[in-house]
Amino acid sequence: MSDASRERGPAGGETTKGGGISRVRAWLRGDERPPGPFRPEFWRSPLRGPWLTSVFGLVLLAGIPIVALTGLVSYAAYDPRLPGNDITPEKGLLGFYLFDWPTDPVWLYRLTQGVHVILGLTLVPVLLAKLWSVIPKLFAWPPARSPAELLERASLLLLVGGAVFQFTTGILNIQLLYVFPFSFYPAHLYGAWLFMVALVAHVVFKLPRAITALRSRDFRQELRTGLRDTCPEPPDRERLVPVAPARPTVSRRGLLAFVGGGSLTMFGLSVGQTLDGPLRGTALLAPHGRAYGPGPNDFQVNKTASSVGVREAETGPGWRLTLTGPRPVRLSRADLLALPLHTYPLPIACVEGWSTEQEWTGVRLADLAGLAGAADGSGVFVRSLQRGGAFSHASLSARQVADPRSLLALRVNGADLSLDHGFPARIIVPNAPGVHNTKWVRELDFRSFS
Ligand SMILES: Nc1nc2c(c(=O)[nH]1)N[C@H]1C(S)=C(S)[C@@H](COP(=O)(O)O)O[C@H]1N2
Ligand SMILES: [Mo]
Repeated sequence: MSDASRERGPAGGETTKGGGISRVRAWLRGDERPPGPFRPEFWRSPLRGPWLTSVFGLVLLAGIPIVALTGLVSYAAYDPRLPGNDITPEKGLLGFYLFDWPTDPVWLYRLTQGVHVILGLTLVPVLLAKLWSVIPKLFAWPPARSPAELLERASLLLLVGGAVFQFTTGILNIQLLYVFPFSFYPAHLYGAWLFMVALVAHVVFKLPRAITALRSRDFRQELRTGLRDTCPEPPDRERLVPVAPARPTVSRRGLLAFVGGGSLTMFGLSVGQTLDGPLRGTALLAPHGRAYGPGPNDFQVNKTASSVGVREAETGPGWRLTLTGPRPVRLSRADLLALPLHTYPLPIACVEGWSTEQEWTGVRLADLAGLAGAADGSGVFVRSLQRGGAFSHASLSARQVADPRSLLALRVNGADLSLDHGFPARIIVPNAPGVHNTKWVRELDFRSFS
């Protein structure tokens, strides 16, 4: 190789004479770039550049922290410190911030989890656009010129890998596609922390450059610029701007509208799952967005009785509720209906993002605790007729048991519970995540958790 070509090697992508091994050696030495995407001329979109990347980055920087925070809130809402609730037993220090989840305001979990899921979905087109805008960097050659650069690229791998992993597992889970070979909850939780660390590092490194890039063009001016006047951004150190740009086929404004339109579509087709009324029918992206037949029990069902093996025979006249405590009691449904009944409008808010408010009637958990002779300050371990599965049991805190609106519900909207909504009796607790509203209850085991 001549000195001239050695000097020009990586930048110019000049080729070495001779083939096979010696060429691969030249690639590995960094004297020459491998062909295809490793050559700067390969990337030709005239829209790529630090300004565009920073615009997408800014939107993500506004949105992702909200998704992350509401996600951590959701973890606290599970109250994994109570027996049987812990979906992440190896959490270690990650549970440092857990607190006693409140029962007020009753709509809080409905709001935070709705925001978590719907904002996450809305950000998907922006995330994809951001990844598209920086894809040439994935093929930078040589991979690293210094240990510092190697570290930076490794952190980017964690950042991009983390983002893709979090969004993918989240979306698969809300679509009820449990295809991963691991449990969703720990993976999504540990993934979140790794991703957040990488994100903070990324923001610290890149914020000054992003601010400079954002100032380099006027956003409103960009929205007034059509295809004819669209030209590449000036060459940048990071090499996002192509060295050999193609002619633009879309303006920046067109691209931003395309991505924004994608986000709006995601939002519009999923937000309905958190609304009661006819707009629920617009939640075409939500598997629980549809109707469940006419009548008072017509609202989303998470798992049907038949899907979890709860048979009608077990829920018939022979069903008894066991209260376990200092004074064990067995009650039939008729016994329960003869106790003081209370009616409250309360939401069911699922971790998957859908939610709905219904009017529940039943016996106060606090009254049942009293019947069983449980001491003040008792929590309860709830067991379902359902055998096995993470949702066949749940612990409710002392605060949840004590709230007068916490019910063992027998009726909904004036009618008996349907089998799929938990007949003969189910838990309804204000502001609890849906998963703790155990259906087909067979035993309430009052205990002190402190
Ligand atoms: N026994 C049992 N209870 C359960 C479940 C379950 O699968 N089994 N799903 C829970 C979840 S995740 C939610 S969101 C609510 C949904 O209640 P619904 O199906 O009546 O709407 O029930 C909860 N109670
Ligand atoms: Mo749920």
